[in-house]
Amino acid sequence: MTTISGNLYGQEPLYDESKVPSYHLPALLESENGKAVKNVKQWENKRRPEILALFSEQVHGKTPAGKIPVIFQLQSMEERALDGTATRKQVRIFFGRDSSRHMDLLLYLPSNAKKPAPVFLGLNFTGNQTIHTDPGILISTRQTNNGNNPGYKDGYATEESRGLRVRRWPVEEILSRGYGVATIYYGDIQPDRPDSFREGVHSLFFKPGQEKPGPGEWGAVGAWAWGLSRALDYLVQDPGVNPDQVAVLGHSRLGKASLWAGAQDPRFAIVISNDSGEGGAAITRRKYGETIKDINTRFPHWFSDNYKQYNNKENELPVDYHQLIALIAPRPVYVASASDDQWADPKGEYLSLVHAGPVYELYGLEPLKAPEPPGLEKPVSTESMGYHLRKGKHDILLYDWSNYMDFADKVFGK
Ligand code: GTR
Repeated sequence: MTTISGNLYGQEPLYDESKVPSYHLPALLESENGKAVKNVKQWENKRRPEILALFSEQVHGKTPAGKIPVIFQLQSMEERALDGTATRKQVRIFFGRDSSRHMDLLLYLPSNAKKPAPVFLGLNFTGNQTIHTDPGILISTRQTNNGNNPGYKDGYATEESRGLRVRRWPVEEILSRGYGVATIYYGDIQPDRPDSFREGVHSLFFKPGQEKPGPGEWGAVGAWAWGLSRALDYLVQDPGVNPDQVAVLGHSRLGKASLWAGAQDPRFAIVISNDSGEGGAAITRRKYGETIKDINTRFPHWFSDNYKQYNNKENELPVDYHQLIALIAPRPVYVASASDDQWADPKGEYLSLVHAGPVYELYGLEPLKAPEPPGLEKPVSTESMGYHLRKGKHDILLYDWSNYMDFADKVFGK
């Protein structure tokens, strides 16, 4: 997946910190009726639902309230995978009874676990077989955006795609630290194309004759987040998984999805954003790097159509992304950035944590408070928040994972 950035409509992205405009963030602890929010009860009963509704209506679109029965079918199980270090399960998760609508979950659990394992769950961009060279992983039969890139033919994966993304999924390291890892190809849930709404899960919720989401209805990021919750429906009932210790993570657009999944679904025990940038962790009012207009222009299908009214009008958006982080409280949250990924606005990603802090404090938790982000590869964390700035490009690498595992060790008391 290439990341395109910069120079849209003859306009250079803002990369000069001294030119970041001054801005006022929408209030976190003041209700729409003007009353101050002073305790957890007022936050949970009043302010949190207001903010969640605004993100639903104005940013991601509403996740349909209707429930679709989810059916699990074990497709393969190997108790001695990866030289006996892991149990590998592959589960097809059907959405309703139409057999064409499903996603395939790949799960590795550490073999030597004495109790149900904590698990990291994240979507992948290129097919489950790309996360490891393990010949037992079923090759995805979905069409991808990969054209005839190595390992793909007309967008369909071939045997050569096995292990193409091993750098992003350090499976052995994860298992050796006692964690399981679960993943799904994101296109199984909703293909990443503006013209795909009749193919993915969106159409399961359409009214008769409907062909695309209406203005306040969900976009593709919302669908990917929904898929993460359906994967969690499976994980919480797998006896090898600790249902109270599932961390959701995602890189880039899939980091936007993991934050939105974590904000909506309180069963996720830790929420991790890797380089999620605009529409993810970054404060949009900074206008640094990617802007709302950039994202809505390139990816008109990612967010609700309502979000387009904020193109070049960041200050009119009734929310900003510190509030998305606050929706996750009191559960622990980790945000990571990369130094060469200015398009995602590393400082803006960090500041969302800091500005979400007052909600964590309502719960008596210690947030990150320093007004400036830490230096390169100097991770900072409390028991409720973590952040690091990795050296290098827009990517998710072992360095990132190691810090997520250190944080999870701290949170889960390992
Ligand atoms: C970029 C997009 C980013 C990020 C990235 C990705 O082109 O501008 O917001 O989502 O794609 O998902 O790789």
